[in-house]
Amino acid sequence: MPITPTRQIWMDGELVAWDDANVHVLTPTLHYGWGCFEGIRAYATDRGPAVFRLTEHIERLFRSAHIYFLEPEWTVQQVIDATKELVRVNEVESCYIRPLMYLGYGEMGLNPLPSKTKVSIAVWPWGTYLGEAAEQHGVRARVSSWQRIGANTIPPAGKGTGQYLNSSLAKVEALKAGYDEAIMLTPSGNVAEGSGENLFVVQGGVLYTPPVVDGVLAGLTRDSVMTLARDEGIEVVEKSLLRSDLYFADEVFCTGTAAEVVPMVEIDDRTVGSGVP
Ligand code: PPE
Repeated sequence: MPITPTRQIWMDGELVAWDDANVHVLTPTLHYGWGCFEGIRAYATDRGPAVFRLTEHIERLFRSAHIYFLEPEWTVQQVIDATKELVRVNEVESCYIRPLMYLGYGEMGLNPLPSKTKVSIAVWPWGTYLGEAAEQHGVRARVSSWQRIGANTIPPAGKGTGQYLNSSLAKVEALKAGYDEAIMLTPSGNVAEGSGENLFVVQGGVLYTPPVVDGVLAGLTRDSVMTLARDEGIEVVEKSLLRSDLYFADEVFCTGTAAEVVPMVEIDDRTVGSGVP
């Protein structure tokens, strides 16, 4: 999806003009994918833009950093404050927010430990991730031939930059085959998640979603959906799901910051429920 530039990007404490927010081509993260990031949204409210679950997103960023021995010079609170400041100075009503931790220039090789951890934050207006019609009419998905990374391959609990090679391979395969999104299975064959979304199945009025031990990201949208559903008196069960559970579902939908909540109306060329969200 195209990026709409805004004015400034936060880079390690400095507000840098959008076009000057560059890194050197020998920045090791470009070569090896050793870094981590977050995806957050701010929504327009009567009192200006409000960032959705900002603290939890930045805490997850620092948990990802912990997996990869990334040691930023900034605290969780400083990154939270910087994010709010950035939304303010860019004068956006609503936006997507992309904090990133990466390795600084100066070292090369597979040992990331000598490199300094750099932090950037960018914000830009970002529309619907799975297409204009997705939220209303739903999307068509296909189970990927690419397995979701296993817990001892690259930990799916973090948002490491390099792990998205796995997601992107699945996404590209789905798009090239004429589908909108990929569904990834675990190495043992359970349903994991979409390329950048968690999955939910509705069956007999109960909401099911794969547990975190099945290698899914503990999505914050997933958590919000589970909380809202329980508040509405809907039973929510975290349990392992089989591919065929997707075929037998009354409804399937995916959740994520970028995607928000999107129905899946067709999976592996089989209509889901009535086929209407
Ligand atoms: N699983 C994966 C693999 C994932 O990347 C995301 C977010 C989720 C689940 C949902 O998590 P949450 O956003 O906390 O509800 N994916 C982010 C990156 C997408 C991208 O294209 O980049 C996002 O939605 O911002």
